[in-house]
Amino acid sequence: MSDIVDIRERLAAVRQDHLLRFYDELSPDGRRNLLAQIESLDLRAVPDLIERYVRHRPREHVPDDLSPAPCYPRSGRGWDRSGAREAGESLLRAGRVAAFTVAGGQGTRLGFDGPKGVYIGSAVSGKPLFQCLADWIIAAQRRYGSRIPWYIMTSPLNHAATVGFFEAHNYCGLDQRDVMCFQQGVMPTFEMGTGRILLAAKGEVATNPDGHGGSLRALNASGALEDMRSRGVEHISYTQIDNPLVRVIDPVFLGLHAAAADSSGEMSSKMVPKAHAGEKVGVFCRGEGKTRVIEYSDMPEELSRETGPDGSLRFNAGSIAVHVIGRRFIERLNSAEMVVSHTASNAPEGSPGRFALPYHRAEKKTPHVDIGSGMLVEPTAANAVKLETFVFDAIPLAERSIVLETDRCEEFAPIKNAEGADSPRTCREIQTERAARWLEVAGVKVPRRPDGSPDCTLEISPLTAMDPEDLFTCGKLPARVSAGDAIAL
Ligand code: UD2
Repeated sequence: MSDIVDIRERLAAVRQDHLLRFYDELSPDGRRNLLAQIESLDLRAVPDLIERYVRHRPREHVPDDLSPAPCYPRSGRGWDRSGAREAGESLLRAGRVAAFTVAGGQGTRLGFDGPKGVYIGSAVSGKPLFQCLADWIIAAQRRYGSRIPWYIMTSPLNHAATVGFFEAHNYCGLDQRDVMCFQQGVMPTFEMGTGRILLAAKGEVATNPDGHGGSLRALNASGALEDMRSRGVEHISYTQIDNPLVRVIDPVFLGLHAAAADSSGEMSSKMVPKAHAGEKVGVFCRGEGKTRVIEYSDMPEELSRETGPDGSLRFNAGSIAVHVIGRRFIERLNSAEMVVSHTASNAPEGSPGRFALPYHRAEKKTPHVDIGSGMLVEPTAANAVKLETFVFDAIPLAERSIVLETDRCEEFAPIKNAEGADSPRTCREIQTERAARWLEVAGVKVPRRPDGSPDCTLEISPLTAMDPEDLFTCGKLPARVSAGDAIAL
């Protein structure tokens, strides 16, 4: 480790030497920890970040020639669904697929203090979100007779609690050797007016997780990519932790990603038609010759509202944050060649693994130690700038990227807010509707209210059925469902 004089000089060179303001008051351990934390920061990048993202509110780059991205329609018209399924199934049988879940965020909007994966996700049986996703992996392993390793990205905010959960819950029924939790990186948190990095405590720099875009670097840095390589994994099924209905493993999507002529097998995505113009999901577009996602907050409002001749939204392809990513693509992003050719936008040349995902700025209330008084300040308004990268900003770095349309009710019921849209209640309703449709396909009558919604609560585990057809042979079909029933299959 460099000595205090050296670190002080380097901090002074980037006008951040206030981080050592309370150094002399710290215990030997406290001093060591603070210096180690400062050394882990990419100090050379700091002045540029402050200039571009903290002192100014940069306008997000939105190409001028934006048009809706072409999508593979859910109907299957114009493409070979069964061919895609076969291609995906053979990858699965050969053990070429890993599952990957980003779970580094906090459940702040949900008002839940802990890893979101521990929050109840299933509609009736009360399974945590981690278990809901694990059940898909277990079901797919059984169906395809292969091992599907599961990589879970945490952040310093929830890593220990996440690992503790898996240890206490027998790895959700998976082989411990197939579950790997690793931490994403962090960014320093900046004071809004001054660009000074905040101190969370006298001996601790304030930091924030570097966004799910950080996963592309963390997969490499953590050794997860190396582990995949040694297992022969070629494609990574990427999902978020907040969606218990997600098809963690989807052979059709995997096959399309790997084998479609217009896919380079690097990064593919799923979309659902947007529920309404203002829905808070990114939108798949084409611009500057590339497929890309424009986040809802950056999409020009007039484009969000634009409709076609039939009245439907023109920019209709909402991102549900489900991707398949080629392992080699992530290796390429982390390679020296990519680092050099893409550093210009946001990192000094030579910083390891900093390919050019743009930073996005969020203004947050961040408690911190006042440099003058040494007192802890609890701000009442946003006082800090957090910088994050988004994984979907890697899509334009792929040579050719495809988008597959899917049915919202089949695979998108995120839990984000305590109430209202994307809440535990809406999630339960969507799970129930999907299960009701599947049961009706299997010939079971489901009571419905006058508005058509099921008058019951239902849940179908992937261990019982991964597709509606599986219900015929599951041996668990109820003879009937009555109003008010709560049934978990
Ligand atoms: C995300 C997408 C949005 C849409 C929606 C679908 C972004 C910016 N927007 O919105 O376009 O697709 O999902 O549900 O992603 N996470 C980490 N580390 C971080 C930050 C987040 O692992 O540093 C994880 C988090 O645990 C969660 C996922 O990323 O699993 C999504 O994060 P979010 O809740 O901040 O994204 P949201 O809901 O704004």
